[in-house]
Amino acid sequence: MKNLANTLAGVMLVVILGACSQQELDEPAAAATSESAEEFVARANVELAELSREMGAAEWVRSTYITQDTAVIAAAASEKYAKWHGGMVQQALAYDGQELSPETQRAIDLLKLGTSLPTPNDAAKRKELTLIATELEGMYGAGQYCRNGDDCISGSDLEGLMQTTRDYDELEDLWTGWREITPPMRDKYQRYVELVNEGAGELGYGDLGEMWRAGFDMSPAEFEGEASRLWEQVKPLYEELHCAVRAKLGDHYGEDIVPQDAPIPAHILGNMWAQEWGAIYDIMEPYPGVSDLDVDSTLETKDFSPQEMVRSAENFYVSLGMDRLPDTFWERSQFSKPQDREVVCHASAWGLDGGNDLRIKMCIKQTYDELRTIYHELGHNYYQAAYKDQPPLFQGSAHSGFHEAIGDTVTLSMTPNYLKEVGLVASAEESEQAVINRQMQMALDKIAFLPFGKLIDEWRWGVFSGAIKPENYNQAWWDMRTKYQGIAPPNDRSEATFDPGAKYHIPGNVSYTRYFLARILQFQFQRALCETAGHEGDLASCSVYGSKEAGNKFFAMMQSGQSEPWQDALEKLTGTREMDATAIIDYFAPLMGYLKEQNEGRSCGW
Ligand code: X8Z
Ligand code: ZN
Repeated sequence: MKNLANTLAGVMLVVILGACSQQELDEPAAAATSESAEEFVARANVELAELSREMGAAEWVRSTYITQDTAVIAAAASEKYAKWHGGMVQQALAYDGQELSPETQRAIDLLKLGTSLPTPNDAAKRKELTLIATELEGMYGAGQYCRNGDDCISGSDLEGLMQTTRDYDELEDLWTGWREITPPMRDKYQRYVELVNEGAGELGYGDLGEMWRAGFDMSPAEFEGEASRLWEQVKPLYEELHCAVRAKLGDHYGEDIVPQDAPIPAHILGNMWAQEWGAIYDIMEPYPGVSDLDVDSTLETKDFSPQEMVRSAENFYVSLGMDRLPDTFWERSQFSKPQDREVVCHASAWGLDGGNDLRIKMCIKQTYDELRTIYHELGHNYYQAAYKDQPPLFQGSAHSGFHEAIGDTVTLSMTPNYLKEVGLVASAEESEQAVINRQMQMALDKIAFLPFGKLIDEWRWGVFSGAIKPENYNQAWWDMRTKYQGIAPPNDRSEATFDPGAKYHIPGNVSYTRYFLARILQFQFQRALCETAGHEGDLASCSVYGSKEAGNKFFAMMQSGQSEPWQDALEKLTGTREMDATAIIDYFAPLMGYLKEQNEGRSCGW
């Protein structure tokens, strides 16, 4: 289901069984002059629902059963959708320049944006592109690193090892080994870029990057400015964190290995992509032993099953007044990694059948990190459930960052007191030192992520626009990783590999700015929800667990789906129409003070 509007996470346009016949779908008719714009939109909604059902089924099977055959099935479904979509956009041209109601106009605008994989109208090229896109994602999903031929480690196991291993050379081996999946992706990616750009051009966009940036109720150029503005707001906090982390890693590995005036080696940050650094909290812990919120060990001691972990997340949403997940969710989701076949382990949430058939697809491990990912994924499912009564073209999030921010907002309520209340930790300390420790733990994930979240699409925007040429894919990638994140690869990289392909969302064709925006929005959302819940005190100590008032406000915003500009949705929830990083900065003010103190006398930067 990734190829529709907002993609992944079932963030897509939906699935309600429609009435139109197969033949009508295969051969989009030229717009009947007698069809009013309203009638056209109504027909689009019906047809979209039917196509989504078919595509959802094909995509689900493909993602949970990677074989040659499911590639054919998924590519065929995606091709069919693409053909329909191209035809409908052509037909919609008939209404250009007509005076339409805002609702009809919005539906037509969203229809035009209704794919993340625009394909050329040429049948052969359309087929070629949908197959390439399916194959690329499959290569990632089935990817593994084989040492000495038969000692093979899957992507999700490698991800786990990167978190716990501390041996420098071993880490480098795992890091480099995973990137061996990428050379065969390079040519395919290059061709994919040519074809998606051709498709985007036919829809009236300069290139796919421009099309992605057009999905934010402002011009692509304005959006680019917004993303930069937000980054500038949070950059000082990132720079202090980077400085403190580099110093501690220097202590741990030696300053000859981690020089204090250079970028940090990318493989020692506890994460395959150096995107979130929470796994090296043991190295960073400001006050050792103070308020050790060891959820990992509770999960292990109590031997939580994947289902029990999902129940824990569901219980949170239910405490806000939302419904329990349907039986079909429990029957149809993939919670664990199957042993007998390849699957895409990267977590996702699906809103099939118009949001009536909710599922998650994960390979759940018994860790706190995974537990938070489950809370994140259920945020998608509850959003999908909330907007399911909207017409299919409005079934989506206010903007893609909203979809990612719902579950993340909920994780902000996983305070020590909450964890204690639900039995995930034995005690919750509230001393100043405990606060700093917890803030460090959170910042290693939430703040460390920001430049990564920003640069992934900046690289792709450059690739799609042609500013980054195929012969420079890797070089440009590492230039941006260094510029934004202050990290460097542990060994020489060349254009023989395709390191961007080692990150799911690149071969998976999922735009990424959504996650950057979500990291900022979630604090704005949380600030508003905490006010509604009547929380007193600082934002970091607030959990809205159990607050029906907060839940109602959240749900009301989610119910609108994408029927109105995101600024309206944001205003409903927060009272403001602008994305703004002051909430995240206020939240981490205590940590910022601590970091500045620690970094005194150090020369920061790279
Ligand atoms: O892809 C995801 C979710 C699925 S929507 C698990 N995330 C990004 C990533 O893993 O790179 C969540 C955080 C960022
Ligand atoms: Zn998500």
